[in-house]
Amino acid sequence: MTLVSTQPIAGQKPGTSGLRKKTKVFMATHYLENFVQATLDVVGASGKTFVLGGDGRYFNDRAAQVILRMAAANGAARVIVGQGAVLSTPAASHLIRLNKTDGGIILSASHNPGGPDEDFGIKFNMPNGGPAPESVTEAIFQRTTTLTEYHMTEAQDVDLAQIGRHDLAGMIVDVVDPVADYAALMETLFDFPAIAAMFSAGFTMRMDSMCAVTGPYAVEILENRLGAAKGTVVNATPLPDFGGMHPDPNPTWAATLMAEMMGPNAPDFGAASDGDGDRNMVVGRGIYVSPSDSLAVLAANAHLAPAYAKGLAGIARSMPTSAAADRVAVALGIESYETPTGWKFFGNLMDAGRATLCGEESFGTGSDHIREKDGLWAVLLWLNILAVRGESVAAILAAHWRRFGRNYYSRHDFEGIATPQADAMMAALRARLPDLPGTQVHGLTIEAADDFAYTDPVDGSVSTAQGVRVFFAGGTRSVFRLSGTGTEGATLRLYLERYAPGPAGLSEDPQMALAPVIVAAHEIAAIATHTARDTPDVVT
Ligand code: VG1
Ligand code: CO
Repeated sequence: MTLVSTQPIAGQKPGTSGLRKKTKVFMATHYLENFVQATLDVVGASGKTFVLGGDGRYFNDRAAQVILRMAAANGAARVIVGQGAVLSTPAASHLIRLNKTDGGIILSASHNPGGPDEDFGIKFNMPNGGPAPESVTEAIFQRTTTLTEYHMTEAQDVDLAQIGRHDLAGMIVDVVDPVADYAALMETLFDFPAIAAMFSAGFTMRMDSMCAVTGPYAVEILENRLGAAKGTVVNATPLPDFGGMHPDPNPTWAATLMAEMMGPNAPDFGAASDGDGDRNMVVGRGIYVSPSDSLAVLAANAHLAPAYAKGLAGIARSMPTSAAADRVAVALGIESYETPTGWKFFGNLMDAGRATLCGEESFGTGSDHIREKDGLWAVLLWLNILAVRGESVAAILAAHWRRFGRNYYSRHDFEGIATPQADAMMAALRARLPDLPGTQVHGLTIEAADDFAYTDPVDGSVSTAQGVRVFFAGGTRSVFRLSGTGTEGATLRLYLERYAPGPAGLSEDPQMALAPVIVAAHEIAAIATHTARDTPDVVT
């Protein structure tokens, strides 16, 4: 074992979901090593067992070998690694829990593109399987600012291609099948025979794995175990650069899937997942399901799946996610929770048994079966509901809106803004907050405005400055926040919502339905003045 001298490297501050930087930054001398040592210093490594895996993007394999050598040098007892150093984020979360380990290290920049000129990322998950809370990520960041050395074992690479047990300088390395335990878990949650019967009766599906990590999982579960036609899963081979695609399952980046689902020969059901497999997009024949609606529909119908037959303890959603799920919670007579953006805020609620289903507007849905959002889980819950109800996605959505009303919803992203300009815009907006209530903007009356702060109901921790909310009369809302996952400049996320109680006006185009609040939001934040931008790069 050697002790390597290093110096603190500025900017190793985890964002919404771990540390994400350009791959070349991670590949620079000491960069990865410093962050891993800071993490191991904070969580402690001696005698511990960790899970390790990533989404298979460029540098995943080499980073995994470095982390194994460092874990051994820091005295870890055992590391469970996915074969080829690959694990989807949900599968990693499950392995952490299943094996009662001391946590895990996940290598991913999730929905960000991969490759030598794109993005890489790393995060630590706790023994509950969930992303480290802010108290831990902040401690890791503080440690990176004082670090002067790290521990490294001198050894050859471990053969991660072979399933089985290896020894690395006294540390056990267990290379496991990345799919098997996850697929087994899914079988315990859902009515596989009912879904298989639906497929054998002619139900058709397209699953776009976007050349990212879910390919092998989706082929095994959908095609091999549930009997979906061979070829149901496309872009099923994970590639280090995701085939040049942007593995972000939304209508913009999964355009091929969208075109097929809106076309004349559309299958009954379509879905896509992201780089690390925790996100999902769901599409019916001829109809897109917004993630906020998806959460609400899943919550209203979850009892149709075996795992949730006894009902839900509560529903949690991130603040920018639409209030559609809240209406379901009221109808079910259960609690609903509104948390800051990022899955780490759901962990305490699930651990405490207060929330069963959680969701984010950013194509993330999940439940307390693990402590990450779970793309294939959401797809399987939809399939289970479709199999039991025997109706189309469009019919299920229409019935949902008739019962609960419709929360028209959209997110507009403005990418690559110079950070000082984005910061100035948010500062100016925050300064206006006290004056906004009572004012009229383009015919809309502002009822309230604030900067979202959250007090965790379980441990009392407080998170402030989580995004500006502007509430208009009648359930209309706009939210402004800056992304915490990007690696270049700033991304402004503008979230827009309008409630239509029905029965009239439930089938408008969302952008049309939201047009007044879009105009008002641009004016309130003076987006064009600060950023010289008036049209978004991505609309979801
Ligand atoms: C985005 C999403 C957020 C999500 C996060 C991680 O964060 O908005 O809802 O939890 O990505 O998702 P931000 O800070 O860029 O808005 V994943 O699938 O990239 O781990
Ligand atoms: Co992801």
